[in-house]
Amino acid sequence: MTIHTITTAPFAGQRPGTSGLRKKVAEFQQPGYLENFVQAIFNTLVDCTGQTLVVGGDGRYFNRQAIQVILRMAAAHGIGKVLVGQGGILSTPALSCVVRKHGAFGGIVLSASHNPGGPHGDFGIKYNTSNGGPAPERITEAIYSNTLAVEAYDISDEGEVDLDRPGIVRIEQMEVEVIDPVADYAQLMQELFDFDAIRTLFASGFRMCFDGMGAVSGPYARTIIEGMLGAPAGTVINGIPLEDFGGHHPDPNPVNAAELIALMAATNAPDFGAASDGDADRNMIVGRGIAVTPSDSLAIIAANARVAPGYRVGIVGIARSMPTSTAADRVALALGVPCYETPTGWKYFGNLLDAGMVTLCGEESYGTGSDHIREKDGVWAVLFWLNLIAASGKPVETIVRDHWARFGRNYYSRHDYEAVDALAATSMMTHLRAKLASLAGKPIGSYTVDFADDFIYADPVDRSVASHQGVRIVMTDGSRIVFRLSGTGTEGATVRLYLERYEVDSSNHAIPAQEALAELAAIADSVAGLRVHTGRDGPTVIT
Ligand code: G16
Repeated sequence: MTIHTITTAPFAGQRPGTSGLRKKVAEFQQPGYLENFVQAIFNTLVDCTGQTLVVGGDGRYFNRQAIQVILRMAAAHGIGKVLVGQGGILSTPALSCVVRKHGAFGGIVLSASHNPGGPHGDFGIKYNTSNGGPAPERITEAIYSNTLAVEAYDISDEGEVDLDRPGIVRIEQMEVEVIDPVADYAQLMQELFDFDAIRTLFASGFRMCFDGMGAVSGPYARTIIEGMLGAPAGTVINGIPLEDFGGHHPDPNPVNAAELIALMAATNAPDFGAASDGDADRNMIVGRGIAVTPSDSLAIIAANARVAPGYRVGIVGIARSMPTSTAADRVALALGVPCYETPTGWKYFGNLLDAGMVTLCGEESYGTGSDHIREKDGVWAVLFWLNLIAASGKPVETIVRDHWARFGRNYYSRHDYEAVDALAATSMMTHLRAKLASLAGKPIGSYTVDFADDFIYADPVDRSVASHQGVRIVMTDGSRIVFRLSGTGTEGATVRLYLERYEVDSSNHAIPAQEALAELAAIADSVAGLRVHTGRDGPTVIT
């Protein structure tokens, strides 16, 4: 029962990326690696003595060990109380919900999200502030600076907390409460959506398949969808969180959730399909024979927000990340509300949400959410779609086609070039940036470039500026080519190419997306020298 100060030395490369520090498990297992980063968090937080923190993760390999270290370090730093999810489990949206509901000082999320888990997979850690959202860049940068200067960390030598037993125990003076990871979140969902209407839908024989991908959404989906909403047992598949996600790559897109896509294309397909990722903040919506793009999902939710009790009064604004398609902008225009364009990373939505300037946010990377919490929320999006289906009496396919008929279709696709040599990727971006000024006004194939730039975001709330947030080549008809490097990968660099083409004529709405975008993809390759720089014949993953 002593607090020890352990001498340490900085590790290189502990700069948080798009969403926290993500590295291979083996890197985190090095003595002092996790401790250094946690010490850097505590060194950054001013005046956290006596405060409440929330801690939990997606249950991946190393989750439990990391929580024990964090608890003993929190006690050594004078934290008053820690709320920790039973079994070490808290989905990222549930952690955000718990931080807000209990007025906590902040939270520590243990997840590498959609990255694979297991001893050879990835692990991650990020700090969330008292609004329940990811720490903004000025805090993540301060944490990073502290990792470079750390010389010692403080830790209690008390024994392990039994994470499986609900209730309150103490480490030193600090209270640790092991809480039900689902209860607060489920209650919030009940306030936002018309559970009676969804219950009636399931009672009428409506069939759904929710793929938890062996990750953390399982307990939430089972409690809410099978339990509270009465969907038949077995509606949730891969619903038990496993340390290696059962070998799944828990990234809900048509490639990784191929089993669900095949099921939804079969003759006896359920009415509705959905999947969520490692930490349950992402979602994929699938109808019979159609996977809804995340960009379309955001636009459709925005256009129909009023069907859900939590959004009956309408929305005040929408925010989308820059690479996300402009489908939501068209809805915002029709509703007479603003649509903000932010850099990639949910943290950039925080100020807009806190200031009450937007109600809905979304990203092309399968993230959708609202002002109910400060993280994107996979199960929330699925419940919104269930509410919409129940209220409209229409299947997903019809909802999507009706939306395109009204607003036009934004054909959209992302091409990922994964694990590319980091220097080659950076050099490609440098060459591309150098060319941008010469592109405006230039005809290329059947397009003409309107403007080309490197996206800069000036936050309208705190005036902070984020530059180098991705290269945009925007055509005169609104079609777009966007390039950026991923900030979440752990191997080399991942080049992301985003393609978008707008088609207003509904007789042209049934073209396969890759076909509709083929010319833009070819232009992207020729302008950026993608294949030459990456040495690849084509993308690793197309979504
Ligand atoms: C994180 C961020 C998202 C971002 C995504 C992809 O998601 O929270 O805002 O869109 O990464 O980022 P990148 O393109 O840099 O890889 P998650 O679900 O991994 O936490």
